[in-house]
Amino acid sequence: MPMKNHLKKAKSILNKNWNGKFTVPSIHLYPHQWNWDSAFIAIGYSRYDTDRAIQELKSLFDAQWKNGMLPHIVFDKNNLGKYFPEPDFWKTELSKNAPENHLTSGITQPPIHAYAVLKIYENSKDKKKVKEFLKWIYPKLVKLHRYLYLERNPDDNGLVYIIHPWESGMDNSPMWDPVLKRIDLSQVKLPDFERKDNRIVDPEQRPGDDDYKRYIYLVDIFRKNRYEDRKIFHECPFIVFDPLFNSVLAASNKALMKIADIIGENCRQAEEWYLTTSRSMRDLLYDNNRGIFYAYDYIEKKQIKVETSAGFMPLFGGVASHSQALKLLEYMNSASFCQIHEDNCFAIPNYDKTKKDFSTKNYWRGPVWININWMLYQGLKRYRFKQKAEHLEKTILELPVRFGFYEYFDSRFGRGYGTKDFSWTAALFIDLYYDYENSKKVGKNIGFFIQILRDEIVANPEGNAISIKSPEEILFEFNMLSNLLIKKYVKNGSVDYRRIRLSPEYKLFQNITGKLIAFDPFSLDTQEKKSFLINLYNMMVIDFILKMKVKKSVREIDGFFTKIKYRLGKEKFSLKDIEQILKSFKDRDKILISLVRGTQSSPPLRFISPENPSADIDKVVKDFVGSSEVLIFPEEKTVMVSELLKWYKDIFSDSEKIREFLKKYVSDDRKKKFLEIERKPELLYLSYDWFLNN
Ligand code: 2M8
Repeated sequence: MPMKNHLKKAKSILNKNWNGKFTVPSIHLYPHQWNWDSAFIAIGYSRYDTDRAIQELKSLFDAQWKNGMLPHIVFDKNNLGKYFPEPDFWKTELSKNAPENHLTSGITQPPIHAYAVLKIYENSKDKKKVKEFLKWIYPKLVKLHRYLYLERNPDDNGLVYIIHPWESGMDNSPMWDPVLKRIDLSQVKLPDFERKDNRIVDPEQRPGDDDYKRYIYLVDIFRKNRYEDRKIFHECPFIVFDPLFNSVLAASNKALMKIADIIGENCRQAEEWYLTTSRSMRDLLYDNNRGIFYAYDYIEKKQIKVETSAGFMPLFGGVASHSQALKLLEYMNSASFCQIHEDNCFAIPNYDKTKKDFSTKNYWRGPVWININWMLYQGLKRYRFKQKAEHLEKTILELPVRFGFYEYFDSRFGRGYGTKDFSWTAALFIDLYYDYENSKKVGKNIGFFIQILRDEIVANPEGNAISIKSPEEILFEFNMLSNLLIKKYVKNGSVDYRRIRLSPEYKLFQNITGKLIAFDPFSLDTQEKKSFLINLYNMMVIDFILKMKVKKSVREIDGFFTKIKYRLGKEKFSLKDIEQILKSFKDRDKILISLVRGTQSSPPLRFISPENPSADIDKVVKDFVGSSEVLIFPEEKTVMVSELLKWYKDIFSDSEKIREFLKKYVSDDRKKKFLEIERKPELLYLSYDWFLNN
């Protein structure tokens, strides 16, 4: 499906979840308005519908409490009975601060609203109109921040505490285990309650009952104390400084300063809040040995040494010092979270993967969340960690495209979990899609993005026809240089195009391609010809990417595979022509799979030796089958394969053919067995990832 259609799909999800006043996170699982969800959703809307974006936040702030607290849920009165806990359980009418005309919960969530409001303004065309909205919401934002700094800032050092895991937004994060485990419920009579969530979503993907009992126990404390913060502070066993909550607050303080500036208000207070919160976070929450920020248990007065993605959020808040930021990047970009080009990893999972209790599918205990990665992406950009930022950007676009707009994603295989058609996944996809499109437009103006080639281009240099070299020498040198370039500049399948461009080997390589004019590949024996043509294809792709100054994807050049050519002997060949010749080989199935098209969906680039090409091709295909281009789920009797196989319908015509093919190359025993037994697995295709393999 073209990207444009995915954008349409994302917008249709927001539309479906819109109830006339606000957008629910998901019709099935979360049928009310959620606090920070609405801020992310408004960011998505701000790209194409300013009015909706404004309305989304207006309805949320209409339900703000009298003391400034912004509730984590605003209930839809017409839709009660589908979620737990609802107003009958929260009983917020016990509080003198609860709003009269709205039903809400009695706790809050990360205050990302000022940040979202600024985005609405920045993305809007009609600044005058949005300025009116800014004037309306500014005092409400200040009231929210003031509430946090007055009621939740016990040491007056700018560190704001939360009183419930739900306030962190990362409900059952392992970060909260040590604190929750301290709560002994053996002697406690809990109020009666019945969960609804784990009837809608597989319980394996949701928090356990032990966690839920503690969630309810905490709410019961709040009710008994009529939601009075000072009383709750003394009785609540869960008082923690969360690095995510405080980072988001810091980011929003910065935004508040800018909003104040736009509407001519004084912003000194927000600046002071920003400075004290960030200073205290650096001093109290950072651990230099591990290179991450930790949550802080206020009751035990110590850091909670559990490494989660929340610990990287000071990048988003602009809180981390330069040296701290470098350490965060190092840890984030390691096998503990997700290294660039690591196999089987999609963006930053929510918890350190090397921990024993890491889970790829349970809610906030390991899967990948789009909002978290989106915030990390903004943070990485802020600190100018460009490469990692681009890596996250790509995954945020890629995950929903390949697996659907799910609530969260498997950190190894990418498959979606939780509820589908989830609003913030759609909204933040939309946000990045527009960024991506805009960057393309910028590129267009400077002349190399989506370049349409009308005439053919011959890419190997002329003038070397008077070759003193024999065909054998040319072949030898071509092979030697291709091998060398791949060895030196390709790591784990990713090609360092920049270094290749500057390398002496590339100069020599260009020279030898000029001599191909005196070379006839059809004079080679079958094995030599096979290896030569595959290597030639792969090296032409690299050469074309460099010569055409491809930035993000070979798709920027319309005609990349057909119009750019190499002169070989008397004729000229495009990539398509070479592919056509390779199709005539007996083992064409694996040859076509092993071609490296300069994309993320290509297998890792290897040199194919002329002595034993089949063995090398087998290795490439094994890599491909072991990568995220082929996902085999024996329990679900399902095989997901790259769209690439669809291109060759004549070879991989049905699931049976594909099964036969995969069986030969899969290394995992369980999957092999499944493929041997299951004759007709369900077959699904994964979208082809056209981003550059750099
Ligand atoms: C999840 O939390 C709610 C409780 O607030 C739940 O599990 O029922 C979290 O993922 C939270 O961050 C999110 O705001 C909410 C709605 O999407 O769902």
